[in-house]
Amino acid sequence: MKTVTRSPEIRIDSYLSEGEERSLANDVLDGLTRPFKEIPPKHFYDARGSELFERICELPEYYPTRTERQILLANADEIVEVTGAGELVELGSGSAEKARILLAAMSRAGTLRRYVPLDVSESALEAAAIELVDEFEELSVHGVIGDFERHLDRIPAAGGTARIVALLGGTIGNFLPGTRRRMLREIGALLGPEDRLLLGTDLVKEAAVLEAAYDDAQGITAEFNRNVLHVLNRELDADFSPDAFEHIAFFDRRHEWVEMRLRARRPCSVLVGALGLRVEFAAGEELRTEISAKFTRARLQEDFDAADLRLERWYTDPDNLFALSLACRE
Ligand code: SAH
Ligand code: AVI
Repeated sequence: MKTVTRSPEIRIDSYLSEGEERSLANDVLDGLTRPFKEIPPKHFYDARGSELFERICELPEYYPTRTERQILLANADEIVEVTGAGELVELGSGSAEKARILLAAMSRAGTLRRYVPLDVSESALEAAAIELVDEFEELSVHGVIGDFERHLDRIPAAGGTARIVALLGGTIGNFLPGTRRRMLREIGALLGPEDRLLLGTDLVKEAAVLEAAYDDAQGITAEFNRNVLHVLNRELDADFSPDAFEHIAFFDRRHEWVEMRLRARRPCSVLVGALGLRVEFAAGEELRTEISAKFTRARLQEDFDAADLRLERWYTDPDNLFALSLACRE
């Protein structure tokens, strides 16, 4: 672990070093040698991937970000009042745009103490920490650069106040169902009796709306999708030609998730130098890069039951596009 203290108010612990390169190597070795090729979505988010994601959030077709922001703006004061929280732990914090809304509500309520963001993206986390301590003078930030699938136990103990553990943006939907329930259970284990989980989930809706959100007219999502190939080229000395892969996004109604894939436009033979691995793609062969599950309240309730979490409050927008759940440990 490496600790970087930038100012008296900011401490950042990093758990990603050589271990992270190994994790990418393992995921690639595992994912590219399967009969149906797959790479986990966490590898999108180098500095360029995080920037592309920020641009996705501003796209007219990508409704989840602005909708969740509206739900938060409308309900943050109530959420802080019912939880009495003074600390926000955010998993996959990104630019912390939504955290800012909750922190502002804590500041208005006079409870604000600490923000604990956890993200694999060092650039996004550091920038957010610096901006936030500038904005809220009573705030300290204890950031964790890490992987929420491996480093939840590195989150600092609660600082003597109730806390909200937030997983926003629909990120829970990026896990396959079994892993999703395991993650919810592990997050539940972080909660003390006074603490609450705040979970953002995108909701099931017409396929056309969902597919447009993941295949925008400007092609930013396509670039985000192909960014994983740039990451592999740089980090693992691979020789993918990203333009040889077409961006695919479709709603799988049976599984109720959007899938993003990269489809080889022609036969491709790729060398992943760092692994000494040659990977063949037939023309039209696809590599799955992300699933993004869409929820109904009933299905989310089942996931909460399986993870021993109790849904206390459900907040949504007038068009039922997106939902925020407040839950506690059973
Ligand atoms: N919460 C923000 C960002 C969502 S994007 C929002 O709602 O807009 C998903 C974020 O999770 C990115 O910042 C990405 O870097 C981070 N992330 C993805 N996989 C991760 C993992 N395994 N561990 C930690 N952070 C991860
Ligand atoms: C971070 N996550 C919730 C986004 C999503 O919608 O599943 C990632 C994303 N992929 C394409 N566009 C946005």
